[in-house]
Amino acid sequence: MSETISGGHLVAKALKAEGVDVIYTLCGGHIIDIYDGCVDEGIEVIDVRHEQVAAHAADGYARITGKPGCAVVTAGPGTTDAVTGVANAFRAESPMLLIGGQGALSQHKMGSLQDLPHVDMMTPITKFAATVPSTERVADIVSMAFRECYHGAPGPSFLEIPRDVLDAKVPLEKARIPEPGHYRASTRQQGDPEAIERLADLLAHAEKPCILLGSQVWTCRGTDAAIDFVRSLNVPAYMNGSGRGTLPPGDPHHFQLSRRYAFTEADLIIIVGTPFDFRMGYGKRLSPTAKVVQIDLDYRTVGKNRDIDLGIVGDAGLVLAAAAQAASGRIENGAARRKEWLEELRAVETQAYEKRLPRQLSDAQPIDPYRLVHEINEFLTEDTIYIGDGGDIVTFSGQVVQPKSPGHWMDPGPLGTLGVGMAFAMAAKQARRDKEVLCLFGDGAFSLTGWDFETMVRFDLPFIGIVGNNSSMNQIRYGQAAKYGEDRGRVGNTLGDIRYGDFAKLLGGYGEEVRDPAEIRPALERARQSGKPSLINVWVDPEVYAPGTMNQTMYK
Ligand SMILES: Cc1ncc(C[n+]2csc(CCOP(=O)(O)OP(=O)(O)O)c2C)c(N)n1
Ligand SMILES: [Mg+2]
Repeated sequence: MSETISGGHLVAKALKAEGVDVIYTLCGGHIIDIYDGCVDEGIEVIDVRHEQVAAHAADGYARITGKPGCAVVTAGPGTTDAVTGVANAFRAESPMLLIGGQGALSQHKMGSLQDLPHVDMMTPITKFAATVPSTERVADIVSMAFRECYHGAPGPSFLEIPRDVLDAKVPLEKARIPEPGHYRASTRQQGDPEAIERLADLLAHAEKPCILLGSQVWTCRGTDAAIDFVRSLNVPAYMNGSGRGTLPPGDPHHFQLSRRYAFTEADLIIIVGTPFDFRMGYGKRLSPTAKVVQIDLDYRTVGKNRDIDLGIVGDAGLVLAAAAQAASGRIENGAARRKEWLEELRAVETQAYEKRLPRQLSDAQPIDPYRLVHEINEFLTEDTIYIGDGGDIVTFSGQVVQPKSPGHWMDPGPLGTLGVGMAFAMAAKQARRDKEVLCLFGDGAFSLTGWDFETMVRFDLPFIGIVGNNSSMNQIRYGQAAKYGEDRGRVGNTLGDIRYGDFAKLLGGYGEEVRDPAEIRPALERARQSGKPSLINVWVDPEVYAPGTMNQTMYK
């Protein structure tokens, strides 16, 4: 008799081939054969309390490890619960596979338990969405879905596997099982050589260049090339999204607070791996006279929303390395001439920093949010992965918190999804046990997915959680009060005064309440020492708002 294999075991083999060593899941009768396959392949199964968390964790795992993440959820409500996580990965260009259960093919369209048109629902928010039609093809289609994740800029794929397809056993020799390393090619492209030469030329002539290092610098693991580029060509660098931390704070080429000034005054602006979306004012806030260069993994992103002078499609690291190389061949690459420009920007930077410093050191009670994010910034080590999940409080942190190492900053990305924090902390700590993980939550954001604190306890995933608690959805409240007046500004945005430190203790973690700013640092130290998942609930002033919130820049 020939050896047989079931669909769930074929899924596990295909995951193993891709190097995936954990799945995030919430159980259901449609998907249990995948768990059984994972046991055989040595793939860890992390079961969470809400499928949104499973999908966000798969997204987070991809960002941290550079490998695709995988979430497995049951049919119907399991899959719909995961939609937000897939959507977030889609906008954030994060490669992950969501596998959803489905009713048996033999009951197709008969009204089986939890039946929904998952593929139709997932198609607009994935790079690839399909049904697995037969057991023999399970591993084949899983590998196909992974291949599709890396087409252009990365993103999510979705597969639904009907219950009878998953559970059936087929002769092993009839199943196509792609070999690790043999079913997809490298996506690393260096860019059109002519365009690289033109970029070197633009750099040689630029007096006031600047560069924005976006998320794809980290996606492509182009950190070293980016550092070499800015140093050898003496170009001031700004960082956003996962690109934060490419250069360490204090580096002479690390700039943050003078970005708007630089974008207005520069004669050459190089945008790497970030689209002209709302975070970039759709490209409208760049000097109309500057030469604008855009480098991106995705052909469709280059030149979208704004004309550019030069577009290069390719891998951020390879393109920057090639451009630095091409420029170094020239006698005069402009580097020396740019000393004054860097000094000019540094002066703007220092002025902005000093203006804000009294707020960062404020002893006010209730606590000024600037003081909280200042304390967090001081507390971060080179090995702390920082995660922001919230509204106004996270907008404050975006101005002040500077990760000390590349790949140590996580935010939802352009979907702006509240509720990513716990999942990102879970994935980060699970994938990198050697790292410290710190997550700042808004109280509103925390309450969306906070029950998964219990999963952190159950899987012994210590992290430092901080709730910036203003008993409100403050970022939204600001806009309401401004538009409808203070007396109507409190509709639909008020939360209870919840002691989240007690919530942490209830679930088996470490918790504290902080009302005195002088107590923030000692409380953070104790959370660090506890070795447990923790929540430090910091009561912040609900009556102050971040400048970004007050300008409502996200809608402009
Ligand atoms: C899933 C989701 N729902 C709603 C929103 C809209 N939203 C943006 S900021 C915000 C308020 C968040 O409150 P909190 O996390 O407490 O942060 P705060 O602004 O109070 O500092 C809301 C509801 C969103 N971005 N994501
Ligand atoms: Mg709040």
